[in-house]
Amino acid sequence: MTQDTTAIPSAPEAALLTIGNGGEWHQSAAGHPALTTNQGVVIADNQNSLRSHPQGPTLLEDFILREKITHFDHERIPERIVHARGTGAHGFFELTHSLENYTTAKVLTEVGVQTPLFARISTVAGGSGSADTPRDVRGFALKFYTKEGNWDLVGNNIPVFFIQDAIKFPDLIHAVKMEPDRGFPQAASAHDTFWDFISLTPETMHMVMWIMSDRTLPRSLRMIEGFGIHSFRLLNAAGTATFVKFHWRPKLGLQSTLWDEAVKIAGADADFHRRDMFEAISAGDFPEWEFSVQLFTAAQAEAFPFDHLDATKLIPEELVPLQVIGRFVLNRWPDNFFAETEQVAFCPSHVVPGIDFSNDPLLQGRLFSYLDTQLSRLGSANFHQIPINAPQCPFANQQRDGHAQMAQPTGRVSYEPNSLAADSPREQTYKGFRSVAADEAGSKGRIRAESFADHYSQARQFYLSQSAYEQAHLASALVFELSKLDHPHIRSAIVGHLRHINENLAIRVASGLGMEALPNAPVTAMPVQTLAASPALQLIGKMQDTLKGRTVGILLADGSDAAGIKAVKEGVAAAGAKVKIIALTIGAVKLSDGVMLAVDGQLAGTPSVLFDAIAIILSPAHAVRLGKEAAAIDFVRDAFGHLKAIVFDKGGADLLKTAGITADAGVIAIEALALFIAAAKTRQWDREVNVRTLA
Ligand code: HDE
Repeated sequence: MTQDTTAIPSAPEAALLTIGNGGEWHQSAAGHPALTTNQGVVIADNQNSLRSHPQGPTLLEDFILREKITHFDHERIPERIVHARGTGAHGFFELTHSLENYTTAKVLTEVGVQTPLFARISTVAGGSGSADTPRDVRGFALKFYTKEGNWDLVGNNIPVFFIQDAIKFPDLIHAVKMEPDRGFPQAASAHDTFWDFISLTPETMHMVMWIMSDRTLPRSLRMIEGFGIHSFRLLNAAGTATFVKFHWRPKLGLQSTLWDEAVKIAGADADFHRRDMFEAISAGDFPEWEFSVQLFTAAQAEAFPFDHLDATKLIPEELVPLQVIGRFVLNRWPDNFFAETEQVAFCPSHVVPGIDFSNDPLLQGRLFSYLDTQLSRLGSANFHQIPINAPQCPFANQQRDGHAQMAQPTGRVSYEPNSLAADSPREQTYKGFRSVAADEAGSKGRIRAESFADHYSQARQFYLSQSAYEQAHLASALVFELSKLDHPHIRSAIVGHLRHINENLAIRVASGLGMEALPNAPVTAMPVQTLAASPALQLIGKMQDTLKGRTVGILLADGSDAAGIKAVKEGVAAAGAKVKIIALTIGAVKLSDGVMLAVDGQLAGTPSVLFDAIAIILSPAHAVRLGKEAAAIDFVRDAFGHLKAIVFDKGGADLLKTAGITADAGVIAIEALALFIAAAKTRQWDREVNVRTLA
């Protein structure tokens, strides 16, 4: 029997399939639209299949059952070979400074115009169901639906890449993905095949410094930078080309977690980043990035002490400053994850008139790869017709047919030139896409440019630009990763490379790995340079003095001091952060003034890794009670170990004592609440030497 008793859900719960050629909707008595097959036939019973009799077999004739199951069987499409795990959101890009001297692209010349945009942020190595917080690069892909066609800027949160030539990409990815004979590890680089490849590919060394830094452990997707990595070209009306690199920086500043924290978050909330983005956008707290360019001429590039066409190199801001030209905001969560976030297809080859490529051999390979991958992933050359991929400007040509063709062109003409259809699309010589008229000459060959040969100088520059805390984290990350290897010769080879980057780093890692002597460093093609430090490469230096986008967890119980809780809530809210109430059980707690306060999270399921700072407000009796709960002890110990600010009242102090926590500058009595708010805006870096051995 079908049931018709529930109320009609309102959007967004309503799930109407609106494809169809019009006509009258079949309505049920209660006003629901009727459930139909894909052929529009109304279904009378969606609970039972067609059977020959109550104890008999199911009949092959049941076309309703077969259609439903067949469709279900084909619901999954191949996941992306890389960047399978992603979070997407809609928004807009707004230009604040015109680049009309450099480009004809309207998206970069029309100040104040808002261009619709879709962003997808992803991890690289893990499958689509993997956790959000492994140590990994974050992909940061932007699709600008410009008036002149779609422009895809398919970047990462790190400004350099592992390899110099596209031909090495399948090897890199095979090395980092789970090992083929055993099917693990998932979403992790800490295994032999990855480090084996790295040890034999010195061009990866600069990127290795970045991935071992805290950049690969973001606190939130709202707190990461983005980079187009490669040099592109802008082309102006006079035909003059200028090289450009694209950068985008989060308004909330950069922030990362600690490794131990990231590991525990993966267990507490595998969707930590996706949920954070969903909650922020749903609350109208729209993430925003400042959009910048580095512009330089071919003559300037000649003078750089590196080759800008080598994607393992960056152009320090001190050499070519960033010019802020706009901003983008993510302000709308997709209606449907599959239709949008999964089916969105980014291709670096999607550029618009006024933007062109450079000869970076990694970029050149990408220009082929992405279109090719969409054909197997989305199954048809018509993937551009899927709404999330379709340009939001008119598009017309004589391409026809193919799998999943949604368009129904009319008329007898499907070729160009023609004399039969006056209204058919024609090329626009003066308006259309033009390539930079670059002179290309030389000998053909499988060539790695000599100017790509320095693999260590910028790696050294990165390491020396970091604060002491960041250098320690980087060394510890290397120790952790290399400690997971079965093969000692790979460990030795990596430490050998580190000696070219920084001898002290190599010594720290070698001693963390229990090596008795430093291995030899490999021969380098050229002397390693000590370049000037670039503070812009730091992460801690880019944290902002704000609590916006952060969350403070208050651990409390029945009888907790109402005035103290009110003070913390108000102080934290005034600083821009959210508050979550944590107690032993979900429901509500009765505060000291008799008022019931709703609880957001149950202690055992809401560890402190989910917060940026914590408050412990307890009656003395409940401090004793919670002192016997492992989850409460872990709550405060982890917050302390993860260098978070802690504010406490008298009962809170008792719990801290039971947990064995000794006060420091970041453990603050509630009477000094303002100090807590200030401390919560950063991590208590000085505490770290007291809580863990760093390499
Ligand atoms: Fe990708 N990359 N990549 N990549 N990449 C893909 O395309 C590839 C590279 C990046 O959210 C794939 O649609 C090659 C650099 C992002 O949908 C695939 C090479 C950078 C995303 C592919 C690179 C990236 C991808 C898999 C070396 C930073 C996710 C699915 C020549 C600038 C986009 C897909 C999304 C996805 C190939 C190197 C970023 C297989 C061959 C460098 C953000 O086509």
